[in-house]
Amino acid sequence: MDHAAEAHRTDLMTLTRHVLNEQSKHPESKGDFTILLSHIVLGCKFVCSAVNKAGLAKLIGLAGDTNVQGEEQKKLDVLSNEVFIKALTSSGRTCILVSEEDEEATFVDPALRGRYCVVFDPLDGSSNIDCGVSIGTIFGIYMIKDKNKVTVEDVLQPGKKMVAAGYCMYGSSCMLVLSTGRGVNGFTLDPSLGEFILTHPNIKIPKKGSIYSVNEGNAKNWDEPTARYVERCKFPQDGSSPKSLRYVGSMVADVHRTLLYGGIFLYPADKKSPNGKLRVLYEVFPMSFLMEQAGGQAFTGKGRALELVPTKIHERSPIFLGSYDDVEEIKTLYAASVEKEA
Ligand code: FDP
Repeated sequence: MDHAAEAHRTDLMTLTRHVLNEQSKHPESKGDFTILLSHIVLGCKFVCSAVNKAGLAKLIGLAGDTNVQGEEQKKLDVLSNEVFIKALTSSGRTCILVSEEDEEATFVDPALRGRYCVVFDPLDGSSNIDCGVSIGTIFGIYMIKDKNKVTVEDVLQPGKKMVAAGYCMYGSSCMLVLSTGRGVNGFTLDPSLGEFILTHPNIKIPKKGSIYSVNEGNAKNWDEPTARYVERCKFPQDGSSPKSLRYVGSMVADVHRTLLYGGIFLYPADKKSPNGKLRVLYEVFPMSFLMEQAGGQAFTGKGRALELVPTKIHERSPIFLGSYDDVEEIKTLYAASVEKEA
């Protein structure tokens, strides 16, 4: 064994080391955020291990219940939700939790309360579970003012008020992508160490991309700006090459690719779903936060996604996010259609 090379492997920027470094820049910090994050990381590692073993452990399949969206819950969804609820409450740093799987928000026992609210989708992309395609956990974190007066209004805040957001993708490798409002960093789980290692520092999305990502099966119900935009992706008017289409159908995987390669991810409104499909608090906001922090944009068809003020915890919104120039183009098309209607 090459001991020198092995010893070198201990000088790694782990996620914990990275967050502690950040914390040391704020002498007033009491380390609460670092503790909260370590509990989120534990939840991600636990779910990653369950996803990897799913076929063997017979976790694939239905748990025999339906969730608040009327979808059948899968065993892995149920397990992941329990894992994150337990990990977050036991951190002693949270006061309200909003999960995609639970109809109502969870108010943490006052004895265990801290200053943070966490909104999350414990296992996003559930239709991909049974075939082993990438799925993920998405989370956003808010801070409350007064932990003795906690109400659901504390989480019904615009996405720009989030203090951090991220996702963990359970794919060919397990990657955690995080922003605390100062750029975006990507960490890959080294299974031999059980540690997330900084592998993608300071991620910046290309200003323009060559990929569009949308469920084209919904095309017959799209509004005019979306239909025109997708037409332009295929038949560009400026002499440039057509864009390629990539669509996994797991938001985490589609957004992750968009972040690294550039391009645009769309889940628009359509005649059947006038508010789109994706949920504001734990899908649209965290991904929009990451996109903006990486230099891209996120737009709802009406305005900046992070300005939206949700009125209920499971609210949905159309979303267009990705490279700055690509999102700018769809914004122009929506602006033109508003002018035409006026
Ligand atoms: P899923 O229904 O498989 O859980 O909101 C959930 C989500 O997946 C996203 O992860 C994904 O981007 C989207 O829905 C896929 O929706 P379509 O199947 O309608 O394309």
